[in-house]
Amino acid sequence: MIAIVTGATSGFGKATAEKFAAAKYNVIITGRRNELLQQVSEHIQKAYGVKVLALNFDVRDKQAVNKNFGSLPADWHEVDVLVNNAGLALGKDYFEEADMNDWETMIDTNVKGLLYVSRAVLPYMVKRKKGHILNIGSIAGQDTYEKGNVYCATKSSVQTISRAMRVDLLRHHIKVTAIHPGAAETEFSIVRFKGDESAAKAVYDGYQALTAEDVADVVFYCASLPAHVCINDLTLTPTAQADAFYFHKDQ
Ligand code: NDP
Ligand code: 8X3
Repeated sequence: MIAIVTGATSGFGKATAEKFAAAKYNVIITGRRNELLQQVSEHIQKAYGVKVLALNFDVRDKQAVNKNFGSLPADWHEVDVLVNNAGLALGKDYFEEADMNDWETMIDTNVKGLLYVSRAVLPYMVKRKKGHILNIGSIAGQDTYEKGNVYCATKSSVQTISRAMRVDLLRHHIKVTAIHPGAAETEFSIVRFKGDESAAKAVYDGYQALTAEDVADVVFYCASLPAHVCINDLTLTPTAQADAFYFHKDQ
Protein backbone atom coordinates (compact mmCIF):
# COMPACT_ATOMS: atom_id res chain seq x y z
CA MET A 1 0.00 0.00 0.00
CA ILE A 2 1.19 3.48 -0.88
CA ALA A 3 0.26 6.85 0.65
CA ILE A 4 1.38 10.28 -0.53
CA VAL A 5 1.47 13.06 2.07
CA THR A 6 2.29 16.61 0.97
CA GLY A 7 3.88 18.99 3.46
CA ALA A 8 5.42 16.23 5.57
CA THR A 9 8.38 18.20 6.97
CA SER A 10 6.39 19.24 10.05
CA GLY A 11 3.01 19.28 11.78
CA PHE A 12 0.07 17.25 10.49
CA GLY A 13 1.92 16.01 7.41
CA LYS A 14 4.83 14.57 9.32
CA ALA A 15 2.55 12.90 11.89
CA THR A 16 0.27 11.56 9.13
CA ALA A 17 3.16 10.07 7.16
CA GLU A 18 4.30 8.32 10.36
CA LYS A 19 0.80 7.04 11.04
CA PHE A 20 0.54 5.45 7.58
CA ALA A 21 4.07 4.08 7.87
CA ALA A 22 3.18 2.50 11.23
CA ALA A 23 0.38 0.69 9.37
CA LYS A 24 2.99 -0.57 6.86
CA TYR A 25 2.18 1.77 4.00
CA ASN A 26 5.16 2.82 1.89
CA VAL A 27 5.02 6.60 1.88
CA ILE A 28 5.84 9.40 -0.54
CA ILE A 29 6.55 12.54 1.43
CA THR A 30 7.01 16.07 0.10
CA GLY A 31 8.13 19.50 1.30
CA ARG A 32 10.37 22.44 0.44
CA ARG A 33 12.86 22.17 3.34
CA ASN A 34 15.03 19.38 2.01
CA GLU A 35 17.12 18.82 5.12
CA LEU A 36 14.01 18.28 7.25
CA LEU A 37 12.46 16.13 4.54
CA GLN A 38 15.51 13.84 4.51
CA GLN A 39 15.45 13.62 8.31
CA VAL A 40 11.77 12.62 8.30
CA SER A 41 12.50 10.08 5.57
CA GLU A 42 15.38 8.46 7.49
CA HIS A 43 13.38 8.42 10.72
CA ILE A 44 10.37 6.73 9.09
CA GLN A 45 12.50 4.10 7.35
CA LYS A 46 14.32 3.26 10.56
CA ALA A 47 11.32 3.35 12.87
CA TYR A 48 8.79 1.51 10.70
CA GLY A 49 10.83 -0.49 8.16
CA VAL A 50 8.83 0.76 5.16
CA LYS A 51 10.00 2.36 1.90
CA VAL A 52 10.02 6.14 1.70
CA LEU A 53 10.31 8.32 -1.39
CA ALA A 54 11.13 11.92 -0.45
CA LEU A 55 10.25 14.50 -3.14
CA ASN A 56 11.62 17.99 -2.57
CA PHE A 57 9.56 20.62 -4.41
CA ASP A 58 7.21 23.56 -3.95
CA VAL A 59 3.54 22.72 -4.60
CA ARG A 60 3.12 26.20 -6.15
CA ASP A 61 5.43 25.19 -8.99
CA LYS A 62 3.20 23.42 -11.50
CA GLN A 63 6.09 22.14 -13.60
CA ALA A 64 7.87 20.72 -10.55
CA VAL A 65 4.67 19.03 -9.38
CA ASN A 66 4.13 17.44 -12.80
CA LYS A 67 7.78 16.43 -13.13
CA ASN A 68 7.91 14.78 -9.69
CA PHE A 69 4.61 12.92 -9.86
CA GLY A 70 4.77 12.31 -13.62
CA SER A 71 7.99 10.35 -13.31
CA LEU A 72 7.36 8.19 -10.24
CA PRO A 73 9.46 4.99 -10.32
CA ALA A 74 7.40 1.99 -11.49
CA ASP A 75 7.10 0.46 -8.02
CA TRP A 76 5.43 3.66 -6.74
CA HIS A 77 2.53 3.74 -9.22
CA GLU A 78 -0.09 1.94 -7.15
CA VAL A 79 -1.06 4.99 -5.08
CA ASP A 80 -3.86 4.21 -2.63
CA VAL A 81 -4.03 7.45 -0.66
CA LEU A 82 -3.22 11.11 -1.32
CA VAL A 83 -3.28 13.50 1.64
CA ASN A 84 -3.31 17.09 0.35
CA ASN A 85 -1.94 18.71 3.48
CA ALA A 86 0.71 21.27 2.38
CA GLY A 87 -0.61 24.71 3.23
CA LEU A 88 -0.25 27.79 5.33
CA ALA A 89 -1.70 31.00 6.69
CA LEU A 90 0.39 34.14 6.25
CA GLY A 91 -0.46 37.18 8.33
CA LYS A 92 -3.59 38.05 10.31
CA ASP A 93 -4.58 41.53 9.20
CA TYR A 94 -7.65 43.57 8.35
CA PHE A 95 -8.69 43.13 4.73
CA GLU A 96 -7.73 46.67 3.70
CA GLU A 97 -4.33 46.41 5.41
CA ALA A 98 -3.22 42.87 4.52
CA ASP A 99 -0.16 42.24 2.38
CA MET A 100 -1.24 41.22 -1.12
CA ASN A 101 1.85 39.02 -1.45
CA ASP A 102 0.61 37.02 1.56
CA TRP A 103 -2.75 36.62 -0.14
CA GLU A 104 -1.13 35.39 -3.33
CA THR A 105 1.09 32.91 -1.48
CA MET A 106 -1.90 31.44 0.36
CA ILE A 107 -4.00 31.14 -2.81
CA ASP A 108 -1.08 29.67 -4.77
CA THR A 109 -0.30 27.11 -2.05
CA ASN A 110 -3.63 26.17 -0.47
CA VAL A 111 -5.75 26.24 -3.62
CA LYS A 112 -3.61 26.04 -6.75
CA GLY A 113 -1.00 23.74 -5.18
CA LEU A 114 -3.73 21.33 -4.07
CA LEU A 115 -5.19 21.35 -7.59
CA TYR A 116 -1.81 20.76 -9.27
CA VAL A 117 -0.94 17.86 -6.96
CA SER A 118 -4.36 16.25 -7.33
CA ARG A 119 -4.29 16.42 -11.13
CA ALA A 120 -0.76 15.01 -11.23
CA VAL A 121 -1.55 12.07 -8.92
CA LEU A 122 -5.05 11.21 -10.18
CA PRO A 123 -3.95 9.28 -13.30
CA TYR A 124 -2.49 6.59 -11.02
CA MET A 125 -5.84 6.24 -9.21
CA VAL A 126 -8.05 6.51 -12.29
CA LYS A 127 -6.06 3.74 -13.97
CA ARG A 128 -6.74 1.39 -11.05
CA LYS A 129 -10.33 2.61 -10.54
CA LYS A 130 -9.62 3.10 -6.83
CA GLY A 131 -8.02 5.53 -4.46
CA HIS A 132 -8.73 8.02 -1.70
CA ILE A 133 -7.96 11.73 -1.65
CA LEU A 134 -8.04 13.44 1.75
CA ASN A 135 -7.92 17.23 1.62
CA ILE A 136 -6.95 19.20 4.71
CA GLY A 137 -9.35 22.12 4.97
CA SER A 138 -9.95 24.01 8.22
CA ILE A 139 -12.63 25.25 10.53
CA ALA A 140 -11.52 28.58 9.01
CA GLY A 141 -13.25 27.47 5.81
CA GLN A 142 -16.57 27.09 7.62
CA ASP A 143 -16.75 30.49 9.33
CA THR A 144 -14.88 33.67 8.46
CA TYR A 145 -13.27 35.28 11.48
CA GLU A 146 -11.90 38.81 11.81
CA LYS A 147 -8.57 39.21 9.96
CA GLY A 148 -8.89 35.68 8.55
CA ASN A 149 -10.11 36.95 5.16
CA VAL A 150 -8.07 35.21 2.44
CA TYR A 151 -6.87 32.28 4.59
CA CYS A 152 -10.56 31.54 5.30
CA ALA A 153 -11.33 31.91 1.59
CA THR A 154 -8.67 29.40 0.60
CA LYS A 155 -9.97 26.83 3.09
CA SER A 156 -13.55 27.43 2.00
CA SER A 157 -12.26 26.69 -1.51
CA VAL A 158 -10.78 23.41 -0.26
CA GLN A 159 -14.28 22.46 0.89
CA THR A 160 -15.86 23.32 -2.47
CA ILE A 161 -13.05 21.69 -4.46
CA SER A 162 -13.46 18.53 -2.36
CA ARG A 163 -17.18 18.41 -3.18
CA ALA A 164 -16.43 18.93 -6.87
CA MET A 165 -13.82 16.15 -6.84
CA ARG A 166 -16.22 13.79 -5.06
CA VAL A 167 -18.88 14.32 -7.72
CA ASP A 168 -16.57 14.08 -10.72
CA LEU A 169 -14.58 11.11 -9.44
CA LEU A 170 -17.61 8.98 -8.55
CA ARG A 171 -17.33 7.10 -11.82
CA HIS A 172 -13.77 6.09 -11.00
CA HIS A 173 -14.65 4.79 -7.49
CA ILE A 174 -12.30 7.32 -5.91
CA LYS A 175 -13.20 8.54 -2.41
CA VAL A 176 -12.77 12.18 -1.43
CA THR A 177 -12.74 13.29 2.18
CA ALA A 178 -12.36 16.86 3.44
CA ILE A 179 -11.05 17.17 6.99
CA HIS A 180 -11.53 20.44 8.84
CA PRO A 181 -9.37 20.80 11.97
CA GLY A 182 -9.69 23.54 14.56
CA ALA A 183 -6.76 24.96 16.53
CA ALA A 184 -3.73 22.67 16.54
CA GLU A 185 -0.31 23.56 17.89
CA THR A 186 2.20 22.93 15.09
CA GLU A 187 4.45 25.32 13.19
CA PHE A 188 1.27 26.84 11.70
CA SER A 189 1.13 29.96 13.87
CA ILE A 190 4.91 30.51 13.78
CA VAL A 191 4.58 30.61 9.98
CA ARG A 192 1.46 32.79 10.14
CA PHE A 193 3.14 35.33 12.45
CA LYS A 194 6.37 35.19 10.42
CA GLY A 195 8.63 33.81 13.15
CA ASP A 196 7.11 35.72 16.11
CA GLU A 197 7.13 32.82 18.58
CA SER A 198 5.38 34.66 21.42
CA ALA A 199 2.49 35.71 19.14
CA ALA A 200 2.31 32.10 17.95
CA LYS A 201 2.34 30.67 21.47
CA ALA A 202 -0.40 33.07 22.62
CA VAL A 203 -2.83 31.44 20.16
CA TYR A 204 -2.79 28.27 22.30
CA ASP A 205 -2.71 29.85 25.79
CA GLY A 206 -5.36 28.76 28.27
CA TYR A 207 -6.63 25.58 26.63
CA GLN A 208 -5.41 22.26 25.29
CA ALA A 209 -5.05 22.58 21.53
CA LEU A 210 -5.12 19.60 19.16
CA THR A 211 -1.77 17.99 18.43
CA ALA A 212 -0.49 16.95 15.02
CA GLU A 213 -0.93 13.32 16.14
CA ASP A 214 -4.62 13.93 16.96
CA VAL A 215 -5.19 15.09 13.40
CA ALA A 216 -3.10 12.26 11.93
CA ASP A 217 -5.21 9.71 13.86
CA VAL A 218 -8.38 11.14 12.31
CA VAL A 219 -6.91 11.25 8.78
CA PHE A 220 -5.85 7.62 9.14
CA TYR A 221 -9.24 6.59 10.53
CA CYS A 222 -11.00 8.11 7.50
CA ALA A 223 -8.58 6.30 5.17
CA SER A 224 -8.97 2.93 6.87
CA LEU A 225 -12.74 2.42 6.50
CA PRO A 226 -14.10 -0.30 4.19
CA ALA A 227 -14.04 0.40 0.44
CA HIS A 228 -17.79 1.13 0.33
CA VAL A 229 -17.71 3.72 3.15
CA CYS A 230 -16.61 7.33 2.64
CA ILE A 231 -16.56 10.12 5.21
CA ASN A 232 -17.25 13.18 3.08
CA ASP A 233 -16.58 15.93 5.62
CA LEU A 234 -15.18 15.72 9.10
CA THR A 235 -14.66 18.60 11.54
CA LEU A 236 -12.53 18.15 14.65
CA THR A 237 -11.73 20.75 17.27
CA PRO A 238 -10.14 20.80 20.70
CA THR A 239 -12.83 20.19 23.33
CA ALA A 240 -12.31 23.81 24.42
CA GLN A 241 -13.30 25.10 20.95
CA ALA A 242 -16.89 25.10 19.68
CA ASP A 243 -16.34 26.70 16.27
CA ALA A 244 -14.13 29.32 14.62
CA PHE A 245 -15.23 31.94 17.21
CA TYR A 246 -15.98 30.34 20.57
CA PHE A 247 -13.29 29.04 22.93
CA HIS A 248 -13.37 28.30 26.63
CA LYS A 249 -9.98 29.43 27.92
CA ASP A 250 -8.55 29.40 31.46
CA GLN A 251 -8.15 32.89 32.92
P1 NDP B 1 2.96 23.31 9.62
O1 NDP B 1 3.45 24.70 9.31
O2 NDP B 1 3.54 22.60 10.78
O3 NDP B 1 3.13 22.39 8.32
C1 NDP B 1 2.86 22.86 7.03
C2 NDP B 1 3.51 21.92 6.02
O4 NDP B 1 3.16 22.40 4.70
C3 NDP B 1 5.01 21.90 6.12
O5 NDP B 1 5.47 20.59 5.96
C4 NDP B 1 5.45 22.76 4.93
O6 NDP B 1 6.70 22.26 4.43
C5 NDP B 1 4.34 22.47 3.93
N1 NDP B 1 4.24 23.53 2.93
C6 NDP B 1 3.87 24.82 3.10
N2 NDP B 1 3.96 25.50 1.96
C7 NDP B 1 4.41 24.62 1.02
C8 NDP B 1 4.72 24.72 -0.36
N3 NDP B 1 4.59 25.86 -1.03
N4 NDP B 1 5.16 23.62 -1.01
C9 NDP B 1 5.32 22.45 -0.35
N5 NDP B 1 5.02 22.29 0.97
C10 NDP B 1 4.59 23.37 1.63
O7 NDP B 1 1.38 23.46 9.76
P2 NDP B 1 0.21 22.38 10.00
O8 NDP B 1 0.73 21.02 10.06
O9 NDP B 1 -0.60 22.88 11.12
O10 NDP B 1 -0.63 22.63 8.68
C11 NDP B 1 -0.91 21.61 7.74
C12 NDP B 1 -2.21 21.95 7.02
O11 NDP B 1 -3.26 22.00 7.98
C13 NDP B 1 -2.22 23.31 6.32
O12 NDP B 1 -2.92 23.15 5.10
C14 NDP B 1 -3.00 24.20 7.28
O13 NDP B 1 -3.62 25.26 6.63
C15 NDP B 1 -3.99 23.21 7.85
N6 NDP B 1 -4.61 23.50 9.13
C16 NDP B 1 -3.86 23.79 10.24
C17 NDP B 1 -4.49 24.01 11.46
C18 NDP B 1 -3.72 24.37 12.70
O14 NDP B 1 -4.35 24.95 13.63
N7 NDP B 1 -2.47 24.06 12.83
C19 NDP B 1 -5.94 23.89 11.59
C20 NDP B 1 -6.62 23.59 10.37
C21 NDP B 1 -5.97 23.38 9.20
P3 NDP B 1 7.91 23.15 3.89
O15 NDP B 1 7.90 24.44 4.66
O16 NDP B 1 9.11 22.30 4.16
O17 NDP B 1 7.62 23.31 2.44
C1 8X3 C 1 -6.13 26.89 11.21
C2 8X3 C 1 -7.15 27.11 12.25
O1 8X3 C 1 -8.68 28.84 13.29
O2 8X3 C 1 -6.31 29.35 13.21
O3 8X3 C 1 -6.69 26.57 9.99
O4 8X3 C 1 -7.64 29.45 11.24
S1 8X3 C 1 -7.46 28.79 12.49
